[in-house]
Parts: sequence; C-alpha cells; structure tokens
Amino acid sequence: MRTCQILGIPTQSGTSERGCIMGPTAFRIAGLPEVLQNLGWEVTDVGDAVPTQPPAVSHPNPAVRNLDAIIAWTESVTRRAYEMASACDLPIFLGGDHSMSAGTIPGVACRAQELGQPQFVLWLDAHTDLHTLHTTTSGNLHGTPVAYFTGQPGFEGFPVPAATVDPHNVCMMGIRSVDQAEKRHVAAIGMTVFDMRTIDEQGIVAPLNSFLDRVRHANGRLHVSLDVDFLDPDIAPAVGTTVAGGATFREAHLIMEILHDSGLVTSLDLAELNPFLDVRAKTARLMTDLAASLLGRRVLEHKTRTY
Ligand code: 4U7
Ligand code: MN
Ligand code: MN
Ligand code: MN
Repeated sequence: MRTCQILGIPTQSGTSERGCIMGPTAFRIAGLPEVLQNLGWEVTDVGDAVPTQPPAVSHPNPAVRNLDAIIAWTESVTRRAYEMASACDLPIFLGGDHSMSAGTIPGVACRAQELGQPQFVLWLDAHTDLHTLHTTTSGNLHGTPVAYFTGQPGFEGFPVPAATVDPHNVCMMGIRSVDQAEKRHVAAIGMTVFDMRTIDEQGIVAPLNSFLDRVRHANGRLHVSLDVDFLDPDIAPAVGTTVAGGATFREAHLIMEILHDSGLVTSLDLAELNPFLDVRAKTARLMTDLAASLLGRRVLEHKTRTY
C-alpha cells in the first residue's frame, strides 16, 4: 500500500490576517485523512509541527513582520519535512500560511538530493511569493518562500536552506498579482510562469503537460504547493489574499487529475486556508476534494470512460 504522512503547520505569522492557525484543524474536520484512507492509502497523521526557539533578530527593512517566528517555523518544518520525505511515499503539509513552504520545500529537496534526483516544484498561486526581506513592502513573509527555497540572497538571519531548488525547475500557474520587485526577479532567475492569461488562452492541459514532461525526462521528484488563492474567490473565499479571476473548479480538479495520472508527485502543500473567512466550510471541503483528486479519486474508471 502507498503510504502518506500528514503534518499540520499551524502558523499565521507570515500574514497580517489572523485565522490560518486554524487551517490544519479545518482540514482534519473536513475529513482529509479518512478521505485519503478510503482511496487506498495508508495514512498517518503525525500531528502538528512546533516551532524551534525564536532567535533574537532584527532587520533593516522596518516593514518585515514576525521575522523571529518565521525563522523558528522554517527550522522546525524543514526537519519534519525531510523526515517525512524519507519515511513515506507522499508527505502532505497542511497550512498554515504560505511561509510554511520555506520549510517544506528545502526539507523535501534535501531528501531528493540524497536520492540523487532533481527537485521540481509546481507552484499554484495567484502570487509569485518572490519577495526577499529587502523587497517586501507589506512585510508579510508568506510573500517570500519562493525566493528563499530557490536560494536567492536577502534572507539574513534565516538558516541556509537545507537544499535549494533550481529556479529552472519551478513552474508557476494561476499567477495574476505580481509586485514590481517580483517582476524583475521572475525575469532574472528563469522560472516558468503560466499566468492566468496563458491559462485563458491555452487552457491548463498543454502548459501542465509540457512541465510534467520535463520532470519525467529528468527523473525528478515533484512537490506541489497549492495556495487557496490560486482558486477563484467565488469558489474559495477562505483566504486573506483573494484576487479575482482565479482558477475554476474544473481547471483545479483537472490539474489534480492529470497530476495523479502522471505518477510524478512526491509531496504536497495545502497552504493559506483561513477557516475564519470560510463560508459553511466550502473552501476546506474543496481543498480536501482537490487533494483527493490528486491522490486518485476519479469519477469513472478508465475502462468505462468514453472519449
Ligand atoms: B501568498 C503581496 F503585496 N505580494 O508581498 C505581498 F500583493 O502566500 C501578496 O501568495 C503576498 O498569499 C501573498 O504582501 C502571499 C502583495
Ligand atoms: Mn502563496
Ligand atoms: Mn497567494
Ligand atoms: Mn494567500
């Protein structure tokens, strides 16, 4: 049986909107572990991560918020993610704001390095999250994990990432809100970005398959990071950073179904769920259903499908 471990990362220090701390609880109440068990996975809920002792730090950019707490979460989550990637087929990380990925991705990338395989990342988000401590103007560090895990400078006080991801191995989809400093950065480091306009024009299938072909040919490991705000706010209101014009219900499920069929996914973040902002739990349920599509739930078996 394929094995999956689930870790809660109840952090909201990366955002100024309170509520993400309840994210892991909402996923558990929505029944995520049971749903995956019913799909035939051996699921272990390993509980919640606990941050290390926050260091005494300050930063010249006065906007930066909760730097000490974010460093403490990054240290502890990196270790937990590495252990999980070593112990099971598919670690799933329940956020928590997106600063969690400053820990999850270096942790799983460290395991990939040990296995001698390149690490790839599929980043599903309205935002590129490419700020550094120097460029952020909101000071909300959930806007910075991509710069950190791709090894960009500008993270004084943070641990050196356990392993970094080559920016050429990062693919973003759903992007529709990019700050000026991030725009310069995107162009400079060479990530693949399929923004919402590209998805409007080409759909998700061809862009996604072109990336998955690269992962397959490189014999890579693939981490998927799903920010709630990738989805359109009409179907997924439970997030502090809504941006109109996001992915539809079917676009999101289709991505998960194609990812499942690819067999390439080796770890998953479910990030930014803020249950305080939800409407009758619909976002928690949708995110849980998307995870189920990724882990193998299908409407019909292949042999009964008509084309
Ligand atoms: B999320 C933002 F200014 N770029 O830096 C910022 F638009 O994890 C948003 O993707 C960051 O939700 C959003 O605060 C971070 C803003
Ligand atoms: Mn994000
Ligand atoms: Mn976002
Ligand atoms: Mn967000």
